[in-house]
Amino acid sequence: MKHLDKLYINGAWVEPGSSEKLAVVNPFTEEVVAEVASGTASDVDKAVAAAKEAFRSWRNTSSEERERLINAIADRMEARADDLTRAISDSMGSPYHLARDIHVMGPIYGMRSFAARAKLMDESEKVNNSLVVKEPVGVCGFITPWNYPLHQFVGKVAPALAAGCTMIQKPSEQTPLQDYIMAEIMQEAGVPAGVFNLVPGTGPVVGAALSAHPDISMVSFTGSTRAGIEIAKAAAPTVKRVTQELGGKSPLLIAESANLEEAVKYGCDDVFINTGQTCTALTRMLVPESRYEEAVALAKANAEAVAVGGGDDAFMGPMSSARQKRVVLDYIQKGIDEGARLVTGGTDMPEGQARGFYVRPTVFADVNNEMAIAREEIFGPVISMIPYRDLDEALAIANDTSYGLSSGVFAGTDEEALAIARRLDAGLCFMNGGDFNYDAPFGGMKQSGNGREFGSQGLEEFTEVKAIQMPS
Ligand code: TXE
Repeated sequence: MKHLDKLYINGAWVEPGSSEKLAVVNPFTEEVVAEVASGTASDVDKAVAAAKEAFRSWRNTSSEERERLINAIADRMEARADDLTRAISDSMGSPYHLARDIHVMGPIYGMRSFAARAKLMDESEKVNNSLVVKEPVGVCGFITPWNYPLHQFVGKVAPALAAGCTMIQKPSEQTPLQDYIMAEIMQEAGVPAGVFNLVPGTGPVVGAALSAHPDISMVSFTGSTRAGIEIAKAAAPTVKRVTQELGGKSPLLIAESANLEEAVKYGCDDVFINTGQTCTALTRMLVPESRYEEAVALAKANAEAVAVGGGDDAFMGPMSSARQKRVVLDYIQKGIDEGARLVTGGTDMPEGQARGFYVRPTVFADVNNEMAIAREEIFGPVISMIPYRDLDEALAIANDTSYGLSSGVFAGTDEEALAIARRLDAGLCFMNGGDFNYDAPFGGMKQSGNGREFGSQGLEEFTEVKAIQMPS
Protein backbone atom coordinates (compact mmCIF):
# COMPACT_ATOMS: atom_id res chain seq x y z
CA MET A 1 0.00 0.00 0.00
CA LYS A 2 1.20 3.50 -0.88
CA HIS A 3 1.40 6.23 1.76
CA LEU A 4 1.33 9.71 0.28
CA ASP A 5 1.18 11.75 3.43
CA LYS A 6 2.53 15.15 2.33
CA LEU A 7 1.23 18.20 0.51
CA TYR A 8 3.23 20.08 -2.11
CA ILE A 9 3.36 23.76 -1.12
CA ASN A 10 5.86 26.43 -2.13
CA GLY A 11 8.13 23.94 -3.92
CA ALA A 12 8.45 21.59 -0.92
CA TRP A 13 6.76 18.48 0.46
CA VAL A 14 5.16 19.52 3.76
CA GLU A 15 3.09 17.93 6.53
CA PRO A 16 -0.66 18.54 6.36
CA GLY A 17 -2.46 20.23 9.26
CA SER A 18 -4.49 17.09 9.96
CA SER A 19 -3.67 13.41 10.38
CA GLU A 20 -6.82 12.36 8.54
CA LYS A 21 -6.28 10.32 5.40
CA LEU A 22 -8.13 9.70 2.16
CA ALA A 23 -8.39 5.99 1.29
CA VAL A 24 -7.90 5.18 -2.40
CA VAL A 25 -9.74 2.01 -3.44
CA ASN A 26 -8.85 -0.12 -6.47
CA PRO A 27 -12.16 -0.67 -8.36
CA PHE A 28 -10.95 -4.01 -9.83
CA THR A 29 -10.06 -5.58 -6.47
CA GLU A 30 -12.14 -3.42 -4.07
CA GLU A 31 -9.00 -3.12 -1.89
CA VAL A 32 -7.48 0.03 -0.41
CA VAL A 33 -4.27 0.67 -2.38
CA ALA A 34 -3.18 4.02 -0.96
CA GLU A 35 -3.62 6.41 1.92
CA VAL A 36 -3.32 10.03 1.00
CA ALA A 37 -3.00 13.27 2.98
CA SER A 38 -6.19 15.23 3.51
CA GLY A 39 -5.55 18.97 3.74
CA THR A 40 -7.22 21.58 5.92
CA ALA A 41 -8.39 25.17 5.43
CA SER A 42 -5.14 26.39 7.01
CA ASP A 43 -3.15 24.30 4.49
CA VAL A 44 -5.11 26.12 1.79
CA ASP A 45 -4.13 29.45 3.40
CA LYS A 46 -0.45 28.47 3.24
CA ALA A 47 -0.69 27.35 -0.36
CA VAL A 48 -2.53 30.53 -1.35
CA ALA A 49 0.08 32.69 0.37
CA ALA A 50 2.84 30.86 -1.55
CA ALA A 51 0.96 31.21 -4.85
CA LYS A 52 0.33 34.89 -4.21
CA GLU A 53 4.00 35.56 -3.54
CA ALA A 54 5.10 33.49 -6.56
CA PHE A 55 2.69 35.36 -8.82
CA ARG A 56 4.66 38.58 -8.30
CA SER A 57 7.57 37.28 -10.38
CA TRP A 58 5.94 34.46 -12.38
CA ARG A 59 3.55 36.89 -14.08
CA ASN A 60 6.56 38.74 -15.51
CA THR A 61 8.32 35.72 -17.03
CA SER A 62 8.62 35.79 -20.80
CA SER A 63 6.27 33.68 -22.87
CA GLU A 64 9.37 31.84 -24.21
CA GLU A 65 10.28 30.81 -20.67
CA ARG A 66 6.77 29.54 -19.95
CA GLU A 67 6.71 27.71 -23.30
CA ARG A 68 10.02 26.01 -22.43
CA LEU A 69 8.75 24.93 -19.00
CA ILE A 70 5.47 23.54 -20.32
CA ASN A 71 7.37 21.53 -22.91
CA ALA A 72 9.71 20.27 -20.19
CA ILE A 73 6.66 19.14 -18.17
CA ALA A 74 5.22 17.35 -21.24
CA ASP A 75 8.61 15.63 -21.83
CA ARG A 76 8.62 14.33 -18.28
CA MET A 77 5.01 13.19 -18.54
CA GLU A 78 6.07 11.14 -21.56
CA ALA A 79 8.98 9.68 -19.63
CA ARG A 80 6.67 8.76 -16.74
CA ALA A 81 3.69 7.68 -18.85
CA ASP A 82 3.72 4.20 -17.29
CA ASP A 83 3.61 5.57 -13.73
CA LEU A 84 0.77 7.91 -14.64
CA THR A 85 -1.11 5.09 -16.34
CA ARG A 86 -0.71 2.74 -13.39
CA ALA A 87 -1.89 5.45 -10.96
CA ILE A 88 -5.03 6.12 -13.00
CA SER A 89 -5.78 2.48 -13.75
CA ASP A 90 -5.47 1.49 -10.07
CA SER A 91 -7.62 4.28 -8.68
CA MET A 92 -10.35 4.80 -11.25
CA GLY A 93 -10.65 1.31 -12.71
CA SER A 94 -9.68 1.88 -16.31
CA PRO A 95 -8.08 -1.18 -17.98
CA TYR A 96 -4.36 -0.38 -18.37
CA HIS A 97 -4.32 -0.12 -22.18
CA LEU A 98 -7.27 2.30 -22.18
CA ALA A 99 -5.80 4.27 -19.28
CA ARG A 100 -2.64 4.71 -21.33
CA ASP A 101 -4.25 5.58 -24.66
CA ILE A 102 -7.07 7.76 -23.41
CA HIS A 103 -6.18 9.02 -19.94
CA VAL A 104 -2.46 9.66 -20.41
CA MET A 105 -1.51 10.10 -24.07
CA GLY A 106 -4.30 12.60 -24.79
CA PRO A 107 -3.43 14.83 -21.81
CA ILE A 108 0.27 14.82 -22.75
CA TYR A 109 -0.75 16.23 -26.13
CA GLY A 110 -3.04 18.68 -24.32
CA MET A 111 -0.20 19.87 -22.05
CA ARG A 112 2.13 20.42 -24.99
CA SER A 113 -0.54 22.28 -26.96
CA PHE A 114 -0.43 25.10 -24.42
CA ALA A 115 3.33 25.59 -24.70
CA ALA A 116 2.90 27.22 -28.09
CA ARG A 117 -0.09 29.23 -26.87
CA ALA A 118 1.92 31.08 -24.17
CA LYS A 119 2.91 33.67 -26.78
CA LEU A 120 -0.76 34.57 -27.36
CA MET A 121 -0.41 36.48 -24.07
CA ASP A 122 1.95 38.93 -25.81
CA GLU A 123 -0.68 39.99 -28.33
CA SER A 124 -2.18 43.44 -27.96
CA GLU A 125 -4.68 45.46 -29.92
CA LYS A 126 -4.76 49.19 -30.70
CA VAL A 127 -8.32 50.55 -30.67
CA ASN A 128 -8.46 54.30 -31.36
CA ASN A 129 -6.49 55.78 -28.46
CA SER A 130 -6.47 52.56 -26.43
CA LEU A 131 -3.88 49.86 -26.19
CA VAL A 132 -5.62 46.64 -25.10
CA VAL A 133 -3.20 44.23 -23.43
CA LYS A 134 -3.54 40.81 -21.80
CA GLU A 135 -2.58 39.90 -18.25
CA PRO A 136 -2.84 36.68 -16.24
CA VAL A 137 -5.87 36.52 -13.95
CA GLY A 138 -3.79 35.74 -10.82
CA VAL A 139 -3.93 32.98 -8.21
CA CYS A 140 -6.26 30.15 -9.28
CA GLY A 141 -7.92 27.32 -7.35
CA PHE A 142 -8.64 24.08 -9.19
CA ILE A 143 -11.08 21.37 -8.12
CA THR A 144 -11.10 18.24 -10.28
CA PRO A 145 -13.14 15.00 -10.35
CA TRP A 146 -12.24 11.33 -10.77
CA ASN A 147 -13.52 10.33 -14.21
CA TYR A 148 -10.68 11.69 -16.39
CA PRO A 149 -8.35 12.91 -13.64
CA LEU A 150 -5.29 13.80 -15.72
CA HIS A 151 -7.29 15.28 -18.59
CA GLN A 152 -9.06 17.62 -16.16
CA PHE A 153 -5.78 18.48 -14.42
CA VAL A 154 -4.19 19.43 -17.75
CA GLY A 155 -7.25 21.39 -18.92
CA LYS A 156 -6.71 23.75 -15.98
CA VAL A 157 -3.01 23.65 -15.10
CA ALA A 158 -1.61 23.92 -18.65
CA PRO A 159 -3.43 27.12 -19.71
CA ALA A 160 -2.85 28.65 -16.26
CA LEU A 161 0.91 28.11 -16.62
CA ALA A 162 0.81 29.44 -20.20
CA ALA A 163 -1.01 32.59 -19.09
CA GLY A 164 1.35 33.28 -16.15
CA CYS A 165 -1.05 32.36 -13.33
CA THR A 166 -0.14 30.51 -10.14
CA MET A 167 -2.34 27.78 -8.71
CA ILE A 168 -3.53 25.40 -6.02
CA GLN A 169 -4.84 22.05 -7.26
CA LYS A 170 -7.25 19.81 -5.33
CA PRO A 171 -7.84 16.39 -6.91
CA SER A 172 -10.85 14.20 -6.25
CA GLU A 173 -10.73 12.23 -2.99
CA GLN A 174 -10.96 9.05 -5.10
CA THR A 175 -8.13 9.72 -7.56
CA PRO A 176 -5.27 11.81 -6.15
CA LEU A 177 -2.40 9.45 -7.15
CA GLN A 178 -1.45 10.87 -10.57
CA ASP A 179 -1.46 14.38 -9.10
CA TYR A 180 1.45 13.38 -6.82
CA ILE A 181 3.39 12.28 -9.89
CA MET A 182 2.52 15.58 -11.58
CA ALA A 183 3.78 17.55 -8.55
CA GLU A 184 7.09 15.63 -8.76
CA ILE A 185 7.21 16.42 -12.47
CA MET A 186 6.65 20.14 -11.79
CA GLN A 187 9.52 20.10 -9.32
CA GLU A 188 11.88 18.21 -11.66
CA ALA A 189 10.98 20.42 -14.61
CA GLY A 190 11.98 23.52 -12.62
CA VAL A 191 8.58 25.16 -12.15
CA PRO A 192 9.40 27.91 -9.59
CA ALA A 193 8.33 27.40 -5.95
CA GLY A 194 4.75 28.47 -5.28
CA VAL A 195 3.62 28.47 -8.92
CA PHE A 196 2.02 25.02 -8.60
CA ASN A 197 0.74 23.75 -5.23
CA LEU A 198 -1.04 20.47 -4.50
CA VAL A 199 -3.51 20.22 -1.60
CA PRO A 200 -5.53 16.99 -1.71
CA GLY A 201 -8.53 16.82 0.59
CA THR A 202 -12.29 16.69 0.70
CA GLY A 203 -14.70 18.91 -1.22
CA PRO A 204 -16.38 20.39 1.86
CA VAL A 205 -13.01 21.29 3.47
CA VAL A 206 -10.32 22.02 0.83
CA GLY A 207 -12.73 22.63 -2.08
CA ALA A 208 -14.87 25.00 -0.02
CA ALA A 209 -11.80 26.87 1.31
CA LEU A 210 -10.50 27.40 -2.23
CA SER A 211 -13.90 28.60 -3.44
CA ALA A 212 -14.25 31.22 -0.69
CA HIS A 213 -10.63 32.39 -0.43
CA PRO A 214 -10.29 36.16 -0.85
CA ASP A 215 -6.80 35.92 -2.43
CA ILE A 216 -7.88 33.51 -5.15
CA SER A 217 -8.97 35.33 -8.32
CA MET A 218 -10.44 32.38 -10.16
CA VAL A 219 -11.83 28.93 -9.39
CA SER A 220 -12.06 26.35 -12.14
CA PHE A 221 -14.18 23.34 -11.31
CA THR A 222 -15.15 20.10 -13.04
CA GLY A 223 -17.71 17.83 -11.42
CA SER A 224 -21.37 17.59 -10.55
CA THR A 225 -23.84 20.41 -11.09
CA ARG A 226 -24.64 20.17 -7.37
CA ALA A 227 -21.06 20.93 -6.30
CA GLY A 228 -20.70 23.51 -9.11
CA ILE A 229 -23.59 25.51 -7.66
CA GLU A 230 -22.17 25.31 -4.12
CA ILE A 231 -18.80 26.48 -5.36
CA ALA A 232 -20.31 29.41 -7.27
CA LYS A 233 -22.26 30.44 -4.15
CA ALA A 234 -19.18 30.20 -1.94
CA ALA A 235 -17.19 32.21 -4.51
CA ALA A 236 -19.78 34.99 -4.94
CA PRO A 237 -18.84 37.15 -1.90
CA THR A 238 -15.28 37.52 -3.23
CA VAL A 239 -16.46 38.17 -6.82
CA LYS A 240 -13.93 35.75 -8.26
CA ARG A 241 -14.16 34.30 -11.72
CA VAL A 242 -15.75 30.82 -11.72
CA THR A 243 -15.55 28.40 -14.61
CA GLN A 244 -17.58 25.21 -14.42
CA GLU A 245 -17.52 22.01 -16.43
CA LEU A 246 -20.57 20.15 -15.17
CA GLY A 247 -22.76 17.26 -16.15
CA GLY A 248 -24.55 16.36 -19.34
CA LYS A 249 -27.38 14.29 -20.81
CA SER A 250 -26.33 14.50 -24.41
CA PRO A 251 -28.34 13.40 -27.45
CA LEU A 252 -27.14 11.45 -30.47
CA LEU A 253 -29.54 12.38 -33.27
CA ILE A 254 -29.58 9.67 -35.93
CA ALA A 255 -31.25 11.04 -39.06
CA GLU A 256 -33.42 8.96 -41.38
CA SER A 257 -30.66 9.08 -44.02
CA ALA A 258 -27.86 7.85 -41.72
CA ASN A 259 -25.91 4.64 -42.03
CA LEU A 260 -27.67 3.03 -39.07
CA GLU A 261 -25.10 0.37 -38.33
CA GLU A 262 -22.29 2.91 -38.16
CA ALA A 263 -24.31 5.40 -36.13
CA VAL A 264 -25.50 2.89 -33.52
CA LYS A 265 -22.00 1.41 -33.15
CA TYR A 266 -20.56 4.90 -32.62
CA GLY A 267 -23.26 5.72 -30.06
CA CYS A 268 -22.68 2.50 -28.11
CA ASP A 269 -18.88 2.86 -28.06
CA ASP A 270 -19.25 6.47 -26.97
CA VAL A 271 -21.38 5.53 -23.96
CA PHE A 272 -19.56 2.34 -22.94
CA ILE A 273 -16.03 3.75 -23.09
CA ASN A 274 -14.78 4.70 -19.61
CA THR A 275 -17.76 2.66 -18.33
CA GLY A 276 -20.10 5.52 -19.12
CA GLN A 277 -18.31 7.93 -16.79
CA THR A 278 -17.87 10.61 -19.44
CA CYS A 279 -19.54 14.00 -19.16
CA THR A 280 -19.95 14.22 -22.96
CA ALA A 281 -21.46 10.70 -23.29
CA LEU A 282 -24.25 10.60 -25.90
CA THR A 283 -26.64 8.73 -23.64
CA ARG A 284 -29.93 9.61 -25.37
CA MET A 285 -30.04 7.87 -28.75
CA LEU A 286 -32.72 9.47 -30.95
CA VAL A 287 -33.87 7.16 -33.75
CA PRO A 288 -36.53 7.62 -36.46
CA GLU A 289 -39.64 5.55 -35.74
CA SER A 290 -39.35 3.86 -39.13
CA ARG A 291 -35.96 2.37 -38.21
CA TYR A 292 -36.45 2.00 -34.47
CA GLU A 293 -36.58 -1.78 -34.02
CA GLU A 294 -33.64 -2.22 -36.39
CA ALA A 295 -31.63 0.25 -34.26
CA VAL A 296 -32.67 -1.47 -31.01
CA ALA A 297 -31.43 -4.82 -32.36
CA LEU A 298 -28.12 -3.25 -33.39
CA ALA A 299 -27.65 -1.59 -29.97
CA LYS A 300 -28.39 -4.91 -28.25
CA ALA A 301 -25.79 -6.70 -30.37
CA ASN A 302 -23.21 -3.97 -29.76
CA ALA A 303 -23.80 -3.94 -26.00
CA GLU A 304 -23.60 -7.72 -25.76
CA ALA A 305 -20.30 -7.72 -27.69
CA VAL A 306 -18.56 -5.36 -25.22
CA ALA A 307 -15.63 -7.06 -23.48
CA VAL A 308 -15.97 -6.28 -19.77
CA GLY A 309 -12.99 -6.78 -17.47
CA GLY A 310 -9.52 -5.56 -16.62
CA GLY A 311 -7.36 -7.23 -19.27
CA ASP A 312 -5.75 -6.11 -22.52
CA ASP A 313 -8.85 -6.99 -24.54
CA ALA A 314 -11.31 -5.21 -22.21
CA PHE A 315 -13.29 -2.27 -23.55
CA MET A 316 -15.09 -1.61 -20.30
CA GLY A 317 -13.72 -1.80 -16.76
CA PRO A 318 -15.64 -1.50 -13.49
CA MET A 319 -17.31 1.65 -12.19
CA SER A 320 -14.87 3.90 -10.36
CA SER A 321 -16.37 3.37 -6.91
CA ALA A 322 -18.88 1.30 -4.97
CA ARG A 323 -20.94 4.47 -4.59
CA GLN A 324 -21.05 5.13 -8.34
CA LYS A 325 -22.00 1.49 -8.96
CA ARG A 326 -24.91 1.90 -6.54
CA VAL A 327 -26.04 5.08 -8.31
CA VAL A 328 -26.04 3.32 -11.69
CA LEU A 329 -27.87 0.22 -10.46
CA ASP A 330 -30.52 2.45 -8.86
CA TYR A 331 -31.04 4.22 -12.20
CA ILE A 332 -31.33 0.90 -14.03
CA GLN A 333 -33.99 -0.17 -11.55
CA LYS A 334 -35.72 3.19 -11.95
CA GLY A 335 -35.80 2.73 -15.75
CA ILE A 336 -37.46 -0.66 -15.29
CA ASP A 337 -39.95 0.78 -12.77
CA GLU A 338 -40.77 3.70 -15.09
CA GLY A 339 -41.80 1.24 -17.79
CA ALA A 340 -38.87 1.46 -20.22
CA ARG A 341 -38.05 -1.78 -22.06
CA LEU A 342 -34.80 -3.36 -20.78
CA VAL A 343 -33.24 -4.64 -24.01
CA THR A 344 -30.01 -5.91 -22.51
CA GLY A 345 -27.97 -5.47 -19.32
CA GLY A 346 -29.63 -4.91 -15.97
CA THR A 347 -28.73 -4.98 -12.32
CA ASP A 348 -26.79 -8.31 -12.18
CA MET A 349 -23.02 -8.60 -12.18
CA PRO A 350 -21.62 -9.12 -15.71
CA GLU A 351 -20.80 -12.71 -16.54
CA GLY A 352 -17.34 -13.86 -15.48
CA GLN A 353 -16.85 -11.17 -12.80
CA ALA A 354 -16.82 -12.22 -9.17
CA ARG A 355 -15.61 -8.96 -7.63
CA GLY A 356 -14.91 -5.40 -8.63
CA PHE A 357 -17.45 -2.61 -9.12
CA TYR A 358 -18.72 -3.99 -12.43
CA VAL A 359 -22.07 -3.30 -14.06
CA ARG A 360 -23.47 -4.62 -17.33
CA PRO A 361 -23.62 -2.58 -20.53
CA THR A 362 -27.30 -1.68 -20.53
CA VAL A 363 -29.74 -0.56 -23.23
CA PHE A 364 -33.28 0.71 -22.65
CA ALA A 365 -35.82 1.06 -25.47
CA ASP A 366 -39.24 2.75 -25.46
CA VAL A 367 -37.84 5.61 -23.41
CA ASN A 368 -39.63 8.91 -23.44
CA ASN A 369 -37.82 12.12 -22.68
CA GLU A 370 -39.72 12.68 -19.41
CA MET A 371 -38.32 9.57 -17.70
CA ALA A 372 -35.54 10.00 -15.13
CA ILE A 373 -33.23 7.84 -17.28
CA ALA A 374 -33.65 10.42 -20.07
CA ARG A 375 -33.40 13.55 -17.92
CA GLU A 376 -30.75 12.82 -15.29
CA GLU A 377 -27.07 12.13 -15.74
CA ILE A 378 -26.56 8.48 -14.81
CA PHE A 379 -22.79 8.44 -15.35
CA GLY A 380 -22.72 4.76 -16.20
CA PRO A 381 -22.98 2.45 -19.24
CA VAL A 382 -26.69 2.98 -19.87
CA ILE A 383 -28.23 4.00 -23.20
CA SER A 384 -31.78 5.35 -23.51
CA MET A 385 -33.25 4.87 -27.00
CA ILE A 386 -35.97 7.39 -27.87
CA PRO A 387 -38.07 7.20 -31.06
CA TYR A 388 -39.03 10.32 -33.04
CA ARG A 389 -41.38 11.08 -35.95
CA ASP A 390 -39.64 13.86 -37.89
CA LEU A 391 -36.59 16.07 -37.67
CA ASP A 392 -38.35 18.93 -35.88
CA GLU A 393 -39.54 16.55 -33.19
CA ALA A 394 -36.05 15.02 -32.94
CA LEU A 395 -34.48 18.46 -32.44
CA ALA A 396 -37.12 19.41 -29.88
CA ILE A 397 -36.38 16.25 -27.87
CA ALA A 398 -32.60 16.68 -28.28
CA ASN A 399 -32.74 20.23 -26.91
CA ASP A 400 -35.32 19.49 -24.21
CA THR A 401 -32.78 19.12 -21.40
CA SER A 402 -31.37 21.39 -18.71
CA TYR A 403 -27.89 20.41 -19.93
CA GLY A 404 -25.96 21.53 -23.02
CA LEU A 405 -22.49 20.02 -22.97
CA SER A 406 -22.35 17.71 -25.93
CA SER A 407 -24.37 16.30 -28.80
CA GLY A 408 -23.92 14.08 -31.81
CA VAL A 409 -25.47 13.67 -35.23
CA PHE A 410 -25.33 11.08 -37.97
CA ALA A 411 -26.85 11.83 -41.39
CA GLY A 412 -26.38 10.58 -44.95
CA THR A 413 -24.24 13.54 -46.01
CA ASP A 414 -21.96 15.93 -44.14
CA GLU A 415 -24.04 18.89 -45.41
CA GLU A 416 -27.19 17.49 -43.86
CA ALA A 417 -25.36 16.59 -40.63
CA LEU A 418 -23.83 20.07 -40.38
CA ALA A 419 -27.22 21.73 -40.78
CA ILE A 420 -28.52 19.60 -37.88
CA ALA A 421 -25.37 20.23 -35.80
CA ARG A 422 -26.06 23.98 -36.00
CA ARG A 423 -29.50 23.45 -34.43
CA LEU A 424 -28.33 21.42 -31.41
CA ASP A 425 -27.99 23.51 -28.21
CA ALA A 426 -24.65 22.24 -26.92
CA GLY A 427 -21.06 23.39 -26.68
CA LEU A 428 -19.84 20.36 -28.61
CA CYS A 429 -21.21 18.35 -31.49
CA PHE A 430 -19.71 15.13 -32.81
CA MET A 431 -20.76 14.94 -36.47
CA ASN A 432 -20.76 11.76 -38.56
CA GLY A 433 -18.20 10.12 -36.27
CA GLY A 434 -15.90 13.14 -35.77
CA ASP A 435 -13.18 12.73 -33.13
CA PHE A 436 -12.42 14.63 -29.93
CA ASN A 437 -10.01 17.51 -30.65
CA TYR A 438 -7.63 18.75 -27.94
CA ASP A 439 -7.12 22.03 -29.83
CA ALA A 440 -10.80 22.97 -29.91
CA PRO A 441 -12.72 24.64 -27.07
CA PHE A 442 -14.46 22.22 -24.72
CA GLY A 443 -17.37 23.25 -22.50
CA GLY A 444 -21.08 23.51 -22.11
CA MET A 445 -24.15 25.66 -22.51
CA LYS A 446 -27.08 25.90 -20.07
CA GLN A 447 -26.56 23.98 -16.79
CA SER A 448 -23.51 22.16 -18.17
CA GLY A 449 -21.36 25.07 -17.12
CA ASN A 450 -19.56 28.28 -17.90
CA GLY A 451 -16.36 28.84 -19.78
CA ARG A 452 -14.25 26.66 -22.04
CA GLU A 453 -11.18 24.47 -21.63
CA PHE A 454 -8.53 23.67 -24.27
CA GLY A 455 -7.87 25.56 -27.47
CA SER A 456 -7.07 29.26 -27.44
CA GLN A 457 -10.42 29.93 -25.70
CA GLY A 458 -9.11 27.73 -22.86
CA LEU A 459 -6.25 30.21 -22.43
CA GLU A 460 -8.53 33.23 -22.58
CA GLU A 461 -10.30 32.05 -19.41
CA PHE A 462 -7.05 32.75 -17.54
CA THR A 463 -6.63 36.18 -19.08
CA GLU A 464 -7.63 39.66 -17.93
CA VAL A 465 -7.68 42.41 -20.51
CA LYS A 466 -6.55 45.92 -19.68
CA ALA A 467 -7.39 48.95 -21.83
CA ILE A 468 -4.69 51.58 -21.52
CA GLN A 469 -6.11 54.89 -22.77
CA MET A 470 -3.24 56.78 -24.37
CA PRO A 471 -3.06 60.51 -25.01
CA SER A 472 -4.21 61.25 -28.57
O1 TXE B 1 -18.91 14.68 -7.88
P1 TXE B 1 -18.54 15.95 -7.04
P2 TXE B 1 -19.21 13.20 -7.40
C1 TXE B 1 -21.30 14.00 -12.01
C2 TXE B 1 -21.77 12.58 -12.30
C3 TXE B 1 -21.60 11.90 -10.99
C4 TXE B 1 -21.98 13.00 -10.04
C5 TXE B 1 -21.48 12.88 -8.64
O2 TXE B 1 -23.13 12.61 -12.66
O3 TXE B 1 -22.46 10.79 -10.84
O4 TXE B 1 -21.44 14.16 -10.62
O5 TXE B 1 -20.06 12.67 -8.63
C6 TXE B 1 -15.32 18.38 -5.10
N1 TXE B 1 -17.07 22.55 -2.61
N2 TXE B 1 -19.92 14.22 -12.38
O6 TXE B 1 -20.06 13.23 -6.17
O7 TXE B 1 -19.03 15.84 -5.63
C7 TXE B 1 -14.92 16.96 -4.82
O8 TXE B 1 -14.06 16.88 -3.70
C8 TXE B 1 -15.95 22.39 -3.32
C9 TXE B 1 -19.72 14.85 -13.65
O9 TXE B 1 -17.95 12.48 -7.28
O10 TXE B 1 -18.95 17.11 -7.84
C10 TXE B 1 -14.23 16.58 -6.13
O11 TXE B 1 -12.89 17.07 -6.14
N3 TXE B 1 -15.62 21.23 -3.93
C11 TXE B 1 -18.34 15.17 -13.90
C12 TXE B 1 -15.06 17.32 -7.16
O12 TXE B 1 -15.74 18.35 -6.44
C13 TXE B 1 -16.46 20.19 -3.81
C14 TXE B 1 -17.25 14.55 -13.20
C15 TXE B 1 -16.08 16.46 -7.89
O13 TXE B 1 -16.93 15.87 -6.97
C16 TXE B 1 -17.65 20.30 -3.07
C17 TXE B 1 -17.61 13.97 -11.94
C18 TXE B 1 -17.95 21.54 -2.44
N4 TXE B 1 -19.04 21.73 -1.72
C19 TXE B 1 -18.91 13.81 -11.58
N5 TXE B 1 -18.29 19.10 -3.11
C20 TXE B 1 -17.95 15.84 -15.18
N6 TXE B 1 -18.45 17.04 -15.46
O14 TXE B 1 -17.15 15.31 -15.92
C21 TXE B 1 -17.52 18.27 -3.86
N7 TXE B 1 -16.40 18.91 -4.27
